[in-house]
Amino acid sequence: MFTPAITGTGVFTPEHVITNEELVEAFNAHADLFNAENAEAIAAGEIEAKGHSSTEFIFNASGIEQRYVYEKDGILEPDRMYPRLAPRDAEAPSIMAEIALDACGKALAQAGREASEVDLVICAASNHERPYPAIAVEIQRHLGAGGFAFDMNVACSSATFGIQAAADMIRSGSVRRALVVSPEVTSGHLEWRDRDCHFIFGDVCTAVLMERAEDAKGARFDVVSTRCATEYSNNIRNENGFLRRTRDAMEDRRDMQFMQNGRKVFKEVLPLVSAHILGHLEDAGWEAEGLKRLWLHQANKTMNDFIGRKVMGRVPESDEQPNILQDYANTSSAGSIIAFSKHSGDLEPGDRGVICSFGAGYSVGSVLVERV
Ligand code: CO8
Repeated sequence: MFTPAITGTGVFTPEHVITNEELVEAFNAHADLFNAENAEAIAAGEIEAKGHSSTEFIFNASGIEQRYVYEKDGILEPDRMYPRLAPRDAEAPSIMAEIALDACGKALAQAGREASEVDLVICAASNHERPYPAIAVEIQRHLGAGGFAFDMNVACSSATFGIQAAADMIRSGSVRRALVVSPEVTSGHLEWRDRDCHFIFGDVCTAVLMERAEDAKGARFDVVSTRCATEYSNNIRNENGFLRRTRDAMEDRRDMQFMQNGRKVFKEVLPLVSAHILGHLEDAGWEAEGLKRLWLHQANKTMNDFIGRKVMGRVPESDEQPNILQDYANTSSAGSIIAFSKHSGDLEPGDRGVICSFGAGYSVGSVLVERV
């Protein structure tokens, strides 16, 4: 048995930013347009008028101030409100592979490794640009990695579930070095025309390089323990599956995009996640007061404050539970990895922390790490 360790991380951040102000201005113009176009149906009570969004609501409800996106103009056009992405030649890298290569390159550089030394690539994300061939196999080819590659999807928990899969394979010896990469082009499946959720997501890609601890060339975080859990819920859902064209009523697009009952998610996921982390710590024989850092899923600041308080038994200092959601918004599976990548360099040997993600499924994944 080998000890798996994280030896490198990388974050690709898109060049375009949408501030809350820009987002709300575009949404409100869209709502006015919609209400004018549907004035008769609204007056007859057949459809509901769209209310305006507000920057105050967004910040107070979520803590989000801006988000990065792969393409901005299409999202902000009031009569469109989704990205405009040109089709690509079959031989050109997919968008997910393109941004994955950037993040993987950074993770490899941090670990002092070449792509040819990698023998597993997991593309762990909440949507995949095509069902097959796997995006992970495409990334493997463009990187020049060996071994094998596969895609997996557990929505917001994809990265931590991917880390568990890679850690188990490294531990058993079937794999020596793995990249767990999470290209999240959330702008493609967010309903930007729905004020209840239009502010929630942003685009990004993260990569985590994992190898045998004994192979590490520099600083490393040993993966001491991983734990994944799922519990079925319909409260976060996207119906855009491959049987979609076999159904009637294709004109209704709403259920092809991200949908959620945010209030229920908020209430139900909080106790689930807090109990999950506390149970994992207890079974590993770790004391919460011994934790130096919590790198939580980045969906909502109030949620993270609550989980931090429950786990630590007190209000955590801001550097103990860093948030990045004010800048990146919710980037689905990548959020806790961005927090880890940007806020772990100062930890000293012996310092311990927990990476934890949670979301649709419901799903929760936690990774106990120790800086060596
Ligand atoms: N501006 C102004 N008013 C608004 C707006 C807005 N933008 N949005 C809603 N309102 C109104 C509502 O209509 C409502 O009005 P009323 O009381 O008259 O009905 C009122 O404000 C309150 O609305 P909510 O109850 O919805 O507000 P909340 O306080 O609950 O906040 C949140 C909404 C922020 C969404 C909150 O519920 C939350 O964060 N919930 C948890 C969400 C979460 O963590 N979800 C995880 C999803 S991520 C995941 O699993 C990955 C999925 C795959 C990725 C998909 C990528 C696209």
